[in-house]
Amino acid sequence: MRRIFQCNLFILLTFFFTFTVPVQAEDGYDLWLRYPPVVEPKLRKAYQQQLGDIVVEAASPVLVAATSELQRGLGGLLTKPIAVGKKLTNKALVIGTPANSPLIASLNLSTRLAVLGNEGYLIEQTQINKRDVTVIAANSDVGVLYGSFQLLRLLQTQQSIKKISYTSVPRLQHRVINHWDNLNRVIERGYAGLSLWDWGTLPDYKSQRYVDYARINASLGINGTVINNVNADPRVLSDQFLQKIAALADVFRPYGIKVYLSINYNSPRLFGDLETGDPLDPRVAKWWQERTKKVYEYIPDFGGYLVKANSEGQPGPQDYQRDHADGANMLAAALKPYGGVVFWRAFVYHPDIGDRFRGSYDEFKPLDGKFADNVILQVKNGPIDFQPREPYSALFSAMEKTNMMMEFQVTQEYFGFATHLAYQGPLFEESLRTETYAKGEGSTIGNILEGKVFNTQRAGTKHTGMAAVINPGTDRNWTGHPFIQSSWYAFGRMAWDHHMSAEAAAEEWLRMTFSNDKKFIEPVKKMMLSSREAGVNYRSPLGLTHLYSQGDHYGPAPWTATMERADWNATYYHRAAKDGIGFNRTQSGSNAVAQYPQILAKQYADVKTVPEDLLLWFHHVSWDHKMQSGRSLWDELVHKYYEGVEQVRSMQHEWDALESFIDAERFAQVKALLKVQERDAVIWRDSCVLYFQTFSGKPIPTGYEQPKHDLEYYKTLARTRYVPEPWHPASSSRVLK
Ligand code: BDP
Repeated sequence: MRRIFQCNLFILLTFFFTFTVPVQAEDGYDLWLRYPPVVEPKLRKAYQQQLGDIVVEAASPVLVAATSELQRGLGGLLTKPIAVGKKLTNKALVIGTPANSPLIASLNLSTRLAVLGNEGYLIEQTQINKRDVTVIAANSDVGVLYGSFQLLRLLQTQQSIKKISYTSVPRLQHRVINHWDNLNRVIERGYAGLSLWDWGTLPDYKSQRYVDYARINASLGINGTVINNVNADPRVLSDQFLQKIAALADVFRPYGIKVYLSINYNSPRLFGDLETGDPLDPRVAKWWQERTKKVYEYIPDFGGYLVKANSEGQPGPQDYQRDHADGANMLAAALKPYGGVVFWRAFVYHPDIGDRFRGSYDEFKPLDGKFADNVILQVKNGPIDFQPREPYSALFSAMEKTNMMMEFQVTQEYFGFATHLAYQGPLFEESLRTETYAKGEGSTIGNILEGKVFNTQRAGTKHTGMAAVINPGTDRNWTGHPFIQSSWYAFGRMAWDHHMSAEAAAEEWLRMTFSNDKKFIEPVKKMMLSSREAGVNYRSPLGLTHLYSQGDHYGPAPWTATMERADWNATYYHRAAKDGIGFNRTQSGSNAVAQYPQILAKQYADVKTVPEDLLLWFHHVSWDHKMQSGRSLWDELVHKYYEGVEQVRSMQHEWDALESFIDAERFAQVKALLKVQERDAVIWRDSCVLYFQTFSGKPIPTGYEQPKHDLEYYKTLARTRYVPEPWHPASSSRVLK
């Protein structure tokens, strides 16, 4: 009996594991670098036949990194061991530059490589000495590394590489991620655990996580990382920390990633060396020269400084009656001998400005042309602050003689933290493709960033770039919500090529992160592409903005009205009253529209031509205002809030149907988080609709589910709500001061 039972149990278990557990357990750690076997048998065979051993004739650290990634990736994808050697073999994958590979040099690629610059690459199937080979060639080792990741990506996404002839060049120079990590390892607006940088064990212990972090970024072509918070702790420039940071830089270097540091403008004072930080005081300039020299002694290829000055309480040149250009240029001079740059942030809004929207433009526009050529102005995509939808920051179309770079946010500070699904690709795409008309048609933000629109930038010194604030931490899957990985991915790919669509980035990410099965990809891609708009709809549709509880940026509190600074109040932004809602930024209001090029200024200023999704950014309109749908503004607003909730519910339904396609762990996590998101979306909707109703005096149209609670309930909830944010503002710099 027992034997029969055991036998049956065995059959049962075999059946169970073969048929009901189709995919391995996954924890998200490998992100899009998982390299599982290519499932499609024909394709796998074709790849196996085309790609043999790796031939690499030099051994620089970057080439070693490229080779080991190829070995790991091809080994996994093709399920065969991949040998590495120097001698040409049949079907070899030959990698290198003409300078370090005689085999590549023999192909006479110089004309074709000439246009690829320092970081571009070429992947080609060809012949060397009558042998069939595939080559990854570039002008530099880092180009070869990027080409290696691209070849792997083609295989991971199941593209044909037969007769491949593929080249790629990044459109932007500085492709940088910004960490908001404090030295106490708490990450400002982080939501995915503690900072990755374990200062206690550095420089002696270099965790494998640092290497994997570098691999992840290099796979996207990211070439710089600012490792600490813009609200910077001055100790980051101390010898103690520089030693530790140098160890990180050593790990990142083979992956083409430079380290940058956020600095505190008052460092000379906070170090106790001087009693001033005045940029025009020669002692201050000397202090920075000497500190910068020290930095380069530790990190010879150091990238430069990121500076948040005279913004939200941070010190800056204005404390000494100097302007931003004086402040930035002094640092730029200290970095210049080493080829370093200053990323100077434009995120400023003085308390005395009438309209916060205008703040940054009004301060920086008069300084156009005054910045040193190694200063790059880093501007958030919108004029306020990473809101779910903003019009573009008018600085992009106004600063003709200044190097400019974009600052996006992958961290979901205003999108439900690491709890909500909110793929940021559509926001990046919308922003990069915005037509500004600065120099006629084609003056998109992407083209401006690429340096194609203003040719007044001084020749030969043009810097271009894109940055994103990013939240990876010690959470096993790096980002908290698994789908925040997709925004990291999209950012990197779009920083390389701003023409890439959000859809294409989503598809690549899904294929590499989950599955190549169309039946999985199509519905999830749809979810992802609608998720940002859902977030706009249930929080702040039609151009509303900043309705959050002050400080937490998570839940709604549109009634906030008693904060000491006007622009800390939600009422400042929405201006709801009996007569209507919205902020008048036309000539009869703050006239912020005038900051845009004429065509747009006109379009935005006219209530009939302003895009409806920006309406309340620019106009105060009556509750009865007729919308394109034929509904009144009030009805449309209600409609949008309800639509947002329904969009989350459809994401839930879509996801529930996909259980069989992926591993149980990631499936269950996303399912649970979508449930929380639905709960939060309802709270957002009901809080806002009930509150705005106190002004409109109109009913929620029939057919919509009625809020389960009254407004008082939601107000109490906002006061007592648990906010899933480990961040608190006690950065050490504040303690030091
Ligand atoms: C805001 C954040 C704040 C940052 C600031 C910035 O709430 O924590 O310090 O931006 O970008 O969005 O400097």
